[in-house]
Amino acid sequence: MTTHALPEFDHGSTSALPAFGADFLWGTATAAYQIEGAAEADGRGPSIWDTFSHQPGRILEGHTGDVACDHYHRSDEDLTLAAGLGLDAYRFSISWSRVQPDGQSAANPAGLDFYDQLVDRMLERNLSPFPTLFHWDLPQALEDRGGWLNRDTAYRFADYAALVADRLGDRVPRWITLNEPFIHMAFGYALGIHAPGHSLYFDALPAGHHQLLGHGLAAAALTERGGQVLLANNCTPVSPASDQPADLAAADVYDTLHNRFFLDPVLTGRYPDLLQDMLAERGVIHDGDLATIAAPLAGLGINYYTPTLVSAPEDPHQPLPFVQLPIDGVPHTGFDWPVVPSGLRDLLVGLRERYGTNLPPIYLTENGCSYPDPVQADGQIRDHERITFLDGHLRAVHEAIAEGVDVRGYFVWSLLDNFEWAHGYTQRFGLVHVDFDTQLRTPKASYHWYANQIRAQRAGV
Ligand code: IFM
Repeated sequence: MTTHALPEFDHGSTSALPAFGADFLWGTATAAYQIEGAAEADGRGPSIWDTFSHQPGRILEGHTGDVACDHYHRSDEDLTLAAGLGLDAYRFSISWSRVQPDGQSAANPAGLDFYDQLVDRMLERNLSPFPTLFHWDLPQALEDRGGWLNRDTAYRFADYAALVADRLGDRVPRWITLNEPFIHMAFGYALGIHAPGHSLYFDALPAGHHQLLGHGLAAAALTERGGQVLLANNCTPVSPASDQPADLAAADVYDTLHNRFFLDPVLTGRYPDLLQDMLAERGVIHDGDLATIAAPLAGLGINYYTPTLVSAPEDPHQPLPFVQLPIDGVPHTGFDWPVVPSGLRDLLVGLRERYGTNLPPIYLTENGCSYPDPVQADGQIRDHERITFLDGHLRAVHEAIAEGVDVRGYFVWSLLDNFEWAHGYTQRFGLVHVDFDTQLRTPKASYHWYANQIRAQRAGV
């Protein structure tokens, strides 16, 4: 096994963070298809990402998640790296088709055993397991029956949630049902950028409603089994490009789709009017659905990366009624995403203003950035831009807390460099560098910075 010495690093110009308090959870996050590999091991069935990534032209450089970080065979080393950060919690996801190869029949015992042992390995290292049940890797067999466009998938998801909770629930306190249902609907069903690769534009909306229904049904199954339930949404503060009515309207539509679609029904039991009308037109809302979706949450997961600037389209005939504009005058990540830590403060304070007492405690379930992160001649990776990014965003979280928002935890995306969906292995988000030829793990400077910050927080409380 590789050992990881902790050399002295220049951590850039950041100073100690303000105190977040003894109960604040420090974590990192990963997802099954992005790290596990072992795509055909021990009875795992294919997921939509196995199918999609093998279709020519879908993924940059033809990459697939067949091997990824080979975490399936290296989980001991990876969890030791997580523990070396001094984390309280480790967010990971469960591959549905490893547990139920066809998404609906009896469990695959080897699949459940893997996660059972993974949870034990976390507990041995004092890491609280924070699983996500669905991080976009739908069993292909369910996609063959319509995927999330088919209402039945919501019921299959609740059965799968119950099955996993029956096995792991004695050791898992909190469950995240879905990861970023907006991104899954928009990229997977509306725009064809992600699996399953449909380009349905507004006809993708049922995939949003059915995911929410699956969340609500799974929440009931998990609660019955004594679990606490969260949902992890990708959220962005949205600004109009000008005060012109057309830009204001475009920004409002974008905010409704990206943020309110997956928050309003969960927190208030109602869809925004625009969505209620579009979903009703498509006949997808059944009696009782909204009550199921509005099941009480123990916490809301927020994944934040960047704000969004929106204008009305110049061509009114284009399929989408908004255009996303570049944000200039700020640094950009390797993905060319604008780095705007104050957007996180604005988002959190804005959520509290919008949802008031309906807003449950918030966990930042993802925040992070990709950079090229070259390995230098001395073998080290001095990712000072990532340190600056994390430092700035943690200070923004602290500002929001000081303004009264109840934020209970922060998870860096990601522990490891991994398979970044349509961009394959070209975007590195990890605190730990992965050489995808040799599988060598090397902690970056940001890993040591994060470990030091967590240590300092503990020493100060
Ligand atoms: O890698 C993804 C993750 O799977 C979901 N949230 C955004 C990350 C970076 O794109």
